[in-house]
Order: sequence, then structure tokens, then C-alpha cells
Amino acid sequence: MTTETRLRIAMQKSGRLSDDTQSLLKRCGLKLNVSDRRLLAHVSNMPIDIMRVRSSDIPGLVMDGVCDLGIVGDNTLEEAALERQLMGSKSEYIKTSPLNFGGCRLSIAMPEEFNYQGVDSLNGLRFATTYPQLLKRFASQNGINVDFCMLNGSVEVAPRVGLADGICDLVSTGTTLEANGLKEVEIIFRSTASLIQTVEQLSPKKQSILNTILPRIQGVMKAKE
Ligand code: PRT
Repeated sequence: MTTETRLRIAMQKSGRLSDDTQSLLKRCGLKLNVSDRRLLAHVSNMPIDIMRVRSSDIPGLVMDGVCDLGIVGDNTLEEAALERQLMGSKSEYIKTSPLNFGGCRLSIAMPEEFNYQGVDSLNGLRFATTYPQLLKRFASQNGINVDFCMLNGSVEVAPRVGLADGICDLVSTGTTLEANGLKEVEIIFRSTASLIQTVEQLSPKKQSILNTILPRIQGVMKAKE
């Protein structure tokens, strides 16, 4: 059982999910003083601390029980869970609530001139991606072999510079693909942000804080629908 009395929530420090996460917490009545340099922000009116980190660090912090809760994209979560299973590290978490922001899809995209005739046309090709585990799972579920190279940004440029045949990356509007001469051929994972929770049992004090804020989070989500 976790012992501290302040509930610790991990959120993205800066990026696409940080504004929506911060506004969700504020709308739930949490008084947050988030300044750029403070990585651990105290909520002044409730026993809650907010840990501000890279998105990619959030799943591990929750799976290892360092943070009680986290707000992160399902894409990052699923990739981390697969990666940690492979490494034999803790990979369990509770999906406490889906959140209705951060919507996107993880897709395979190929140069516009590529003659796509179904998943088999991707067999033996090389993809630039930040999500190798999700790509490998898709390949194995579809009976094809793929190679990959890891890129943490600017993935869309890889085919044009000869680094890869195609890409496996997040898409929301499709504008970036189009601007880089790519077409989406397969959606392999659909994602939104989620509130996740450690599988470790919370202390009664922390559980009671969670019982207070969870209905508020769900209420804010419902109001946004
Ligand atoms: O840096 P950090 O570790 O914190 O995480 P990150 O690099 O994943 O940060 P960030 O801020 O780029 O993304 C945070 C999360 O936002 C992602 O993990 C997704 O859950 C979610 N999200 C939603 C997106 C997008 N939409 C999205 N469109 N993340 C990235 N993109 C990128 C995509 O990679 C591509 O380069 O936007 C571009 C495509 O956008 P469109 O609109 O042109 O299709």
C-alpha cells in the first residue's frame, strides 16, 4: 500500500496534452500553481501534488507506483506497456477513465506514388516510427515482416531522405502527411488521452481524495461532450 498522504498525479510538462490536462484539473476545482521551472507543483486547496514530466515517462511512473495517477495518450501507454513486457518490467495499470481530448490515430503512411494493394504490400518494408512495439504487433497480427528505424520527431521526412520506405506515426488532421507527400494506408491504433492509476493499493487517505476528484473529472468530460 502507498503510504504518503498526498495523491501524486503525473501530467505532460509541455506539449499537446498539457493545456487540456491543466484545464481539466482546474475545472475539477484543483488550485494549481504551475510555473515552468517547478516540476512538482502543489495543489493549494487539496492534498495533491502534480508531477510535470515528458509524456513518455508517465506510463513507467504509474506502473512503478511512483505516481498514483497519470494523464497520458493511449498510444504512449500501450507502447510503454508492450516495451516493458518485453523487458520483464512492471507493465500493469488501471485505466480509470478515458478522456475526451488528445484524439489521434497511429497510422502507416506511404509515399503518394506507392502502389498500395492491402497489408501484404507492406511485407519486407522499412518504417520510421516512434512506436516500434505497436508496429511489430500490427505486423505479427497481419502475418507480415517489417523492419523499422526509430525517430522521435520529424518522422514524416524519413521516406523522402531514403531512411525508410514508409512511416508509422500519429495523425490527427492529416495535414502533415499531405505536406510531406504521404498517404495514410492503414490505421493501426486509435487513441485519446486517458486517466490511469497504479495497481498498488492506495492508502485510505489517497483513495478518499481520488473518490472526490474522479466524479468531478467524469462530470467535466460529460459537460464537454
Ligand atoms: O515529448 P513528450 O514525451 O512529452 O511526448 P510527445 O513527443 O508524444 O509529445 P506531443 O506533445 O507531441 O504529443 C503528446 C500526445 O498528444 C501524443 O502522445 C498523442 O497522444 C497526442 N496527439 C494527438 C498527438 C497528435 N494528436 C498529433 N497530431 N501527438 C502528435 N501529433 C503529431 C504527429 O506525430 C505528426 O507529426 O502531429 C503531426 C500530425 O498532425 P496532423 O494534424 O498534421 O495530422
